[in-house]
Amino acid sequence: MKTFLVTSCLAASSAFSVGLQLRPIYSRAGVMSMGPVLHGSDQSRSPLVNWYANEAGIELTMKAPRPSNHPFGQVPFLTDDGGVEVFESGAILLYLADAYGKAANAKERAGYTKWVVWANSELDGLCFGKGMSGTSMDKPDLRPVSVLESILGKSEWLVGGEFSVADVAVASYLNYVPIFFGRASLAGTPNIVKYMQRCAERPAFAKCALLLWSKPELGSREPSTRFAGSEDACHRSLHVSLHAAQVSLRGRAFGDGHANLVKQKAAAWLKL
Ligand SMILES: N[C@@H](CCC(=O)N[C@@H](CS)C(=O)NCC(=O)O)C(=O)O
Repeated sequence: MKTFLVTSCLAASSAFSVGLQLRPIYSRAGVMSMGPVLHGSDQSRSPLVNWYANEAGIELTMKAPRPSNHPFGQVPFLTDDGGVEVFESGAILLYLADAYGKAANAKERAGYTKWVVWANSELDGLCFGKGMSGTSMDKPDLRPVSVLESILGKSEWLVGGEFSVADVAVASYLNYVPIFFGRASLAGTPNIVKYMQRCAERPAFAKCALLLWSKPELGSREPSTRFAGSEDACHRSLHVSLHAAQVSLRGRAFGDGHANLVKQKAAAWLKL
Protein backbone atom coordinates (compact mmCIF):
# COMPACT_ATOMS: atom_id res chain seq x y z
CA MET A 1 0.00 0.00 0.00
CA LYS A 2 1.19 3.43 -0.83
CA THR A 3 1.42 5.77 2.07
CA PHE A 4 2.77 8.68 0.12
CA LEU A 5 2.15 10.26 -3.12
CA VAL A 6 4.04 11.95 -5.75
CA THR A 7 3.96 15.41 -6.90
CA SER A 8 1.66 15.73 -9.83
CA CYS A 9 2.19 14.35 -13.28
CA LEU A 10 3.76 17.55 -14.38
CA ALA A 11 3.44 18.17 -18.03
CA ALA A 12 6.83 18.13 -19.59
CA SER A 13 5.73 20.84 -21.91
CA SER A 14 2.77 23.05 -22.09
CA ALA A 15 1.56 25.44 -24.72
CA PHE A 16 -0.52 26.92 -21.97
CA SER A 17 1.09 29.98 -20.48
CA VAL A 18 -0.02 30.84 -16.99
CA GLY A 19 2.57 33.25 -15.73
CA LEU A 20 3.56 31.14 -12.77
CA GLN A 21 4.47 32.67 -9.49
CA LEU A 22 7.37 30.82 -7.99
CA ARG A 23 7.02 30.10 -4.31
CA PRO A 24 9.74 29.91 -1.70
CA ILE A 25 10.19 26.67 0.14
CA TYR A 26 10.27 28.62 3.40
CA SER A 27 8.00 31.48 4.25
CA ARG A 28 9.24 34.65 5.90
CA ALA A 29 8.32 33.23 9.27
CA GLY A 30 10.58 30.30 8.54
CA VAL A 31 7.68 27.87 8.36
CA MET A 32 8.07 25.28 5.64
CA SER A 33 5.76 25.87 2.70
CA MET A 34 4.09 22.92 1.04
CA GLY A 35 2.61 24.69 -1.95
CA PRO A 36 -0.69 23.32 -3.23
CA VAL A 37 -1.68 19.95 -1.76
CA LEU A 38 -4.54 17.97 -3.27
CA HIS A 39 -6.48 15.36 -1.34
CA GLY A 40 -7.84 13.14 -4.08
CA SER A 41 -8.37 9.73 -5.56
CA ASP A 42 -8.22 8.46 -9.09
CA GLN A 43 -11.85 7.39 -9.08
CA SER A 44 -13.31 10.78 -8.42
CA ARG A 45 -13.31 14.30 -9.82
CA SER A 46 -9.91 15.07 -8.43
CA PRO A 47 -8.03 14.03 -11.62
CA LEU A 48 -9.57 16.98 -13.40
CA VAL A 49 -7.63 19.18 -11.00
CA ASN A 50 -4.50 17.20 -11.84
CA TRP A 51 -5.16 17.74 -15.53
CA TYR A 52 -5.31 21.50 -15.03
CA ALA A 53 -2.20 21.45 -12.84
CA ASN A 54 -0.38 19.52 -15.56
CA GLU A 55 -1.42 22.01 -18.19
CA ALA A 56 -0.45 24.98 -16.08
CA GLY A 57 2.78 23.54 -14.71
CA ILE A 58 1.55 23.73 -11.14
CA GLU A 59 3.21 21.20 -8.89
CA LEU A 60 0.67 19.50 -6.69
CA THR A 61 1.52 17.29 -3.76
CA MET A 62 -1.03 14.49 -3.60
CA LYS A 63 -2.49 13.25 -0.34
CA ALA A 64 -5.01 10.61 0.62
CA PRO A 65 -8.66 11.64 0.69
CA ARG A 66 -8.68 11.55 4.46
CA PRO A 67 -7.94 12.96 6.88
CA SER A 68 -8.61 16.41 5.50
CA ASN A 69 -10.46 19.52 6.57
CA HIS A 70 -13.11 19.13 3.84
CA PRO A 71 -16.27 20.03 5.73
CA PHE A 72 -18.24 17.26 4.00
CA GLY A 73 -15.45 14.72 3.96
CA GLN A 74 -15.21 14.55 0.17
CA VAL A 75 -12.58 14.81 -2.53
CA PRO A 76 -11.15 16.78 -4.15
CA PHE A 77 -9.90 19.12 -1.44
CA LEU A 78 -7.02 21.54 -1.86
CA THR A 79 -4.84 23.32 0.63
CA ASP A 80 -2.19 25.90 -0.11
CA ASP A 81 0.27 28.03 1.76
CA GLY A 82 -1.13 30.75 3.97
CA GLY A 83 -4.00 28.65 5.30
CA VAL A 84 -5.86 28.34 1.99
CA GLU A 85 -8.44 25.54 1.99
CA VAL A 86 -10.73 24.93 -0.98
CA PHE A 87 -13.39 22.31 -1.61
CA GLU A 88 -15.50 21.76 -4.78
CA SER A 89 -13.59 20.83 -7.92
CA GLY A 90 -14.70 23.98 -9.76
CA ALA A 91 -13.68 26.24 -6.89
CA ILE A 92 -10.30 24.49 -6.80
CA LEU A 93 -9.81 25.10 -10.54
CA LEU A 94 -10.70 28.74 -10.08
CA TYR A 95 -8.40 29.15 -7.10
CA LEU A 96 -5.47 27.64 -8.99
CA ALA A 97 -6.18 29.74 -12.07
CA ASP A 98 -6.42 32.88 -9.95
CA ALA A 99 -3.41 32.14 -7.76
CA TYR A 100 -1.04 30.81 -10.42
CA GLY A 101 -2.51 32.14 -13.66
CA LYS A 102 -2.14 35.31 -15.59
CA ALA A 103 -5.54 36.98 -15.37
CA ALA A 104 -4.95 40.59 -14.39
CA ASN A 105 -8.39 41.66 -13.27
CA ALA A 106 -12.03 40.73 -12.75
CA LYS A 107 -12.85 41.28 -16.41
CA GLU A 108 -10.23 38.77 -17.52
CA ARG A 109 -11.25 36.35 -14.79
CA ALA A 110 -14.86 36.53 -15.94
CA GLY A 111 -13.75 34.98 -19.22
CA TYR A 112 -13.16 31.67 -17.50
CA THR A 113 -15.16 31.82 -14.25
CA LYS A 114 -18.46 31.69 -16.14
CA TRP A 115 -17.45 28.47 -17.89
CA VAL A 116 -16.18 26.78 -14.73
CA VAL A 117 -19.38 27.68 -12.89
CA TRP A 118 -21.47 26.58 -15.89
CA ALA A 119 -19.67 23.24 -15.99
CA ASN A 120 -20.46 22.60 -12.34
CA SER A 121 -23.99 23.98 -12.26
CA GLU A 122 -25.35 22.97 -15.68
CA LEU A 123 -23.07 20.66 -17.60
CA ASP A 124 -22.71 18.25 -14.68
CA GLY A 125 -26.46 17.53 -14.86
CA LEU A 126 -26.42 17.29 -18.65
CA CYS A 127 -23.53 14.85 -18.65
CA PHE A 128 -24.51 12.61 -15.76
CA GLY A 129 -28.15 13.24 -14.82
CA LYS A 130 -29.26 13.33 -11.21
CA GLY A 131 -27.33 10.75 -9.22
CA MET A 132 -25.62 9.55 -12.41
CA SER A 133 -29.01 8.49 -13.77
CA GLY A 134 -28.18 9.08 -17.42
CA THR A 135 -26.59 11.48 -19.84
CA SER A 136 -28.38 14.05 -21.94
CA MET A 137 -25.34 14.77 -24.06
CA ASP A 138 -26.71 12.36 -26.67
CA LYS A 139 -29.70 14.66 -27.23
CA PRO A 140 -28.48 17.23 -29.79
CA ASP A 141 -31.82 19.04 -29.80
CA LEU A 142 -31.55 20.05 -26.15
CA ARG A 143 -30.92 23.78 -26.10
CA PRO A 144 -27.71 23.84 -24.03
CA VAL A 145 -26.31 20.93 -26.04
CA SER A 146 -27.05 22.62 -29.36
CA VAL A 147 -25.68 25.95 -28.11
CA LEU A 148 -22.44 24.33 -26.97
CA GLU A 149 -22.25 22.55 -30.32
CA SER A 150 -22.61 25.86 -32.10
CA ILE A 151 -20.01 27.63 -29.92
CA LEU A 152 -17.48 24.85 -30.50
CA GLY A 153 -18.15 25.04 -34.23
CA LYS A 154 -16.84 28.61 -34.17
CA SER A 155 -13.81 28.25 -31.94
CA GLU A 156 -11.48 25.45 -30.96
CA TRP A 157 -11.36 26.66 -27.35
CA LEU A 158 -13.86 28.39 -25.12
CA VAL A 159 -12.01 31.55 -24.12
CA GLY A 160 -9.99 33.86 -26.33
CA GLY A 161 -9.05 31.20 -28.87
CA GLU A 162 -6.60 29.47 -26.53
CA PHE A 163 -6.79 26.53 -24.18
CA SER A 164 -7.63 27.58 -20.62
CA VAL A 165 -9.03 26.41 -17.32
CA ALA A 166 -12.48 26.84 -18.90
CA ASP A 167 -11.68 23.96 -21.25
CA VAL A 168 -10.48 21.80 -18.39
CA ALA A 169 -13.75 22.34 -16.55
CA VAL A 170 -16.00 21.70 -19.56
CA ALA A 171 -14.05 18.97 -21.34
CA SER A 172 -13.49 17.02 -18.14
CA TYR A 173 -17.20 16.47 -17.74
CA LEU A 174 -17.72 15.78 -21.45
CA ASN A 175 -14.92 13.25 -21.45
CA TYR A 176 -16.33 11.42 -18.45
CA VAL A 177 -19.44 10.61 -20.53
CA PRO A 178 -17.92 7.72 -22.56
CA ILE A 179 -16.68 6.20 -19.31
CA PHE A 180 -19.96 6.35 -17.47
CA PHE A 181 -22.34 5.77 -20.37
CA GLY A 182 -20.75 3.32 -22.76
CA ARG A 183 -23.79 3.17 -25.01
CA ALA A 184 -24.33 6.89 -25.40
CA SER A 185 -23.70 8.20 -28.91
CA LEU A 186 -22.66 11.80 -29.35
CA ALA A 187 -22.65 11.44 -33.13
CA GLY A 188 -25.25 14.20 -33.42
CA THR A 189 -22.84 16.85 -32.10
CA PRO A 190 -19.63 16.55 -34.15
CA ASN A 191 -18.15 19.82 -32.91
CA ILE A 192 -18.46 18.68 -29.30
CA VAL A 193 -16.95 15.33 -30.27
CA LYS A 194 -13.99 16.96 -31.99
CA TYR A 195 -13.48 19.16 -28.94
CA MET A 196 -13.47 16.11 -26.67
CA GLN A 197 -10.98 14.53 -29.02
CA ARG A 198 -8.73 17.63 -29.04
CA CYS A 199 -8.70 17.65 -25.26
CA ALA A 200 -7.99 13.93 -24.99
CA GLU A 201 -5.09 14.38 -27.40
CA ARG A 202 -3.39 16.94 -25.16
CA PRO A 203 -0.25 15.48 -23.61
CA ALA A 204 -1.22 16.78 -20.17
CA PHE A 205 -4.50 14.84 -20.30
CA ALA A 206 -2.82 11.59 -21.28
CA LYS A 207 0.01 12.11 -18.81
CA CYS A 208 -2.29 11.98 -15.83
CA ALA A 209 -0.79 8.62 -14.97
CA LEU A 210 -0.55 9.65 -11.39
CA LEU A 211 0.16 7.50 -8.45
CA LEU A 212 -3.19 8.38 -7.06
CA TRP A 213 -4.72 6.72 -4.10
CA SER A 214 -6.38 3.52 -5.13
CA LYS A 215 -9.61 2.37 -3.63
CA PRO A 216 -8.35 0.13 -0.82
CA GLU A 217 -6.27 3.00 0.43
CA LEU A 218 -9.04 5.53 0.54
CA GLY A 219 -9.82 4.84 4.13
CA SER A 220 -6.42 3.74 5.20
CA ARG A 221 -5.41 6.74 7.23
CA GLU A 222 -8.71 7.40 8.90
CA PRO A 223 -11.29 4.66 8.44
CA SER A 224 -14.48 6.03 7.03
CA THR A 225 -17.53 4.02 6.24
CA ARG A 226 -18.29 6.04 3.16
CA PHE A 227 -14.85 5.83 1.67
CA ALA A 228 -13.96 2.43 3.02
CA GLY A 229 -17.09 0.99 1.41
CA SER A 230 -16.67 3.15 -1.68
CA GLU A 231 -20.42 3.21 -1.89
CA ASP A 232 -20.80 6.75 -3.05
CA ALA A 233 -22.38 7.10 -6.46
CA CYS A 234 -19.44 8.48 -8.31
CA HIS A 235 -16.92 5.90 -7.22
CA ARG A 236 -19.37 3.07 -7.75
CA SER A 237 -20.53 4.25 -11.17
CA LEU A 238 -17.04 4.71 -12.47
CA HIS A 239 -16.07 1.27 -11.29
CA VAL A 240 -19.13 -0.39 -12.79
CA SER A 241 -18.90 1.38 -16.11
CA LEU A 242 -15.23 0.62 -16.42
CA HIS A 243 -16.02 -3.02 -15.94
CA ALA A 244 -18.96 -2.96 -18.34
CA ALA A 245 -17.00 -1.25 -21.05
CA GLN A 246 -14.16 -3.72 -20.55
CA VAL A 247 -11.78 -0.87 -21.03
CA SER A 248 -8.42 -1.10 -19.42
CA LEU A 249 -8.20 2.24 -17.72
CA ARG A 250 -6.36 0.77 -14.81
CA GLY A 251 -8.98 2.21 -12.50
CA ARG A 252 -8.38 5.81 -13.22
CA ALA A 253 -10.01 8.57 -15.12
CA PHE A 254 -7.74 10.64 -17.31
CA GLY A 255 -4.39 9.19 -18.29
CA ASP A 256 -3.64 7.44 -21.55
CA GLY A 257 -6.31 4.74 -21.18
CA HIS A 258 -9.03 7.32 -20.85
CA ALA A 259 -7.53 9.42 -23.64
CA ASN A 260 -7.56 6.39 -25.94
CA LEU A 261 -11.14 5.57 -25.07
CA VAL A 262 -12.26 9.11 -25.93
CA LYS A 263 -10.26 9.06 -29.16
CA GLN A 264 -11.72 5.72 -30.22
CA LYS A 265 -15.27 6.76 -29.40
CA ALA A 266 -14.83 10.10 -31.14
CA ALA A 267 -13.47 8.46 -34.28
CA ALA A 268 -16.43 6.08 -34.35
CA TRP A 269 -19.02 8.84 -33.76
CA LEU A 270 -17.52 11.06 -36.43
CA LYS A 271 -17.87 8.25 -39.00
CA LEU A 272 -21.61 7.89 -38.39
N1 LIG B 1 -19.44 18.77 -6.35
C1 LIG B 1 -18.29 18.17 -5.74
C2 LIG B 1 -18.49 16.68 -5.73
C3 LIG B 1 -17.59 16.04 -4.71
C4 LIG B 1 -17.89 14.56 -4.65
O1 LIG B 1 -19.02 14.09 -4.83
N2 LIG B 1 -16.85 13.80 -4.38
C5 LIG B 1 -17.00 12.37 -4.26
C6 LIG B 1 -16.02 11.68 -5.19
S1 LIG B 1 -16.29 12.16 -6.87
C7 LIG B 1 -16.67 11.95 -2.84
O2 LIG B 1 -15.81 12.51 -2.22
N3 LIG B 1 -17.40 10.97 -2.37
C8 LIG B 1 -17.18 10.43 -1.07
C9 LIG B 1 -18.15 10.95 -0.07
O3 LIG B 1 -19.08 11.71 -0.43
O4 LIG B 1 -17.97 10.60 1.08
C10 LIG B 1 -17.02 18.55 -6.53
O5 LIG B 1 -17.15 18.87 -7.70
O6 LIG B 1 -15.93 18.55 -5.94
